[in-house]
Amino acid sequence: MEVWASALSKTRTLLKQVFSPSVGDVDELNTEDLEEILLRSDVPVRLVMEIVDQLDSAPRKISRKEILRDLLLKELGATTPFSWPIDKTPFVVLLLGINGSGKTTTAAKLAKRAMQHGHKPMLCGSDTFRAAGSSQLKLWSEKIGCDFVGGEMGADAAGVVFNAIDAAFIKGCDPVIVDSAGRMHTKTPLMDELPKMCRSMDKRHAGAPHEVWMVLDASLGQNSVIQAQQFNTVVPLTGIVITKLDGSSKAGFLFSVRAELNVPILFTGLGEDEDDLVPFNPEEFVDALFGDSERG
Ligand SMILES: Nc1nc2c(ncn2[C@@H]2O[C@H](COP(=O)(O)OP(=O)(O)OP(=O)(O)O)[C@@H](O)[C@H]2O)c(=O)[nH]1
Ligand SMILES: [Mg+2]
Repeated sequence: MEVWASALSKTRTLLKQVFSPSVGDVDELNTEDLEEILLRSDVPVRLVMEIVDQLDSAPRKISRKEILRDLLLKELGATTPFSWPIDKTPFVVLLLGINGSGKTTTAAKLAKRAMQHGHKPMLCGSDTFRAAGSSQLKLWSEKIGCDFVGGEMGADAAGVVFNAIDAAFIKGCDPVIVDSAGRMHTKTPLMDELPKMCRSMDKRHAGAPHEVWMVLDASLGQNSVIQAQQFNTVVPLTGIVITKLDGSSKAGFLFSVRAELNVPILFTGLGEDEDDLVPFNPEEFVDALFGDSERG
């Protein structure tokens, strides 16, 4: 897929230093270089060691590239493509993450995708920390043409999400996509607000939020996994969205997400526009890393 190929160009440039076009040829592979490059693109150390071991012990006639591809795919695990359930009316997704990770943009992109699949989404702007927090999402809702409920600066975020679900019931909106304020995983009072928001949603609509997705900035690499672990202890995560994969040379950290969080990667952001969000596809991702995506 073309989008993956260009988005992963930075990480791929690293890998291409190891894999020449005739990659199957064992003599072309320098395991030490590969090890260094995988580590530089933030592939977890444990996995790099496993790869090096397997490559060293594999029969010489087996393509090194295929061994590597299989190991990387195995690490990502099977992914079930996400589709909007229609039996929760409304289905509620809470997006969270640290400052600037891409939550607001992702909320808009998700709403656009939901509309393309025939749904009537509502965007909820619960970022009441900053004056622009909620209005930024309101502008997006006007651009893509969907309903919006937000809160003034300083308003109680738990109250805003309650109101949004309330409005979704009245207007027949489904899903409700809740954008939240950016918060550092180390700031206790702000982190405490998240379970409060969840309780408020559940009060208005038992079972909500149905999904809690952490939005991770790919350019932060391995650090973002540590952040996600912290968020996960405060509100259990059900999915991950990786943003800014288009500008990152650290795409290798995706291999840690599954192993260390055991939460599926559902979508990836490959640009700043509302259409730049694609479902995560492990095969396309791995092939794009090698520059093979043209073939499929
Ligand atoms: N290149 C690229 N830029 C992105 C992507 N997603 C978001 N951005 C940009 O990242 C910046 C921050 O995005 P926001 O959506 O405002 O991030 P946020 O998490 O809501 O930020 P706070 O509310 O301040 O915590 C903006 O300039 C976005 O255009 C992406 O997938 N690719
Ligand atoms: Mg925001």
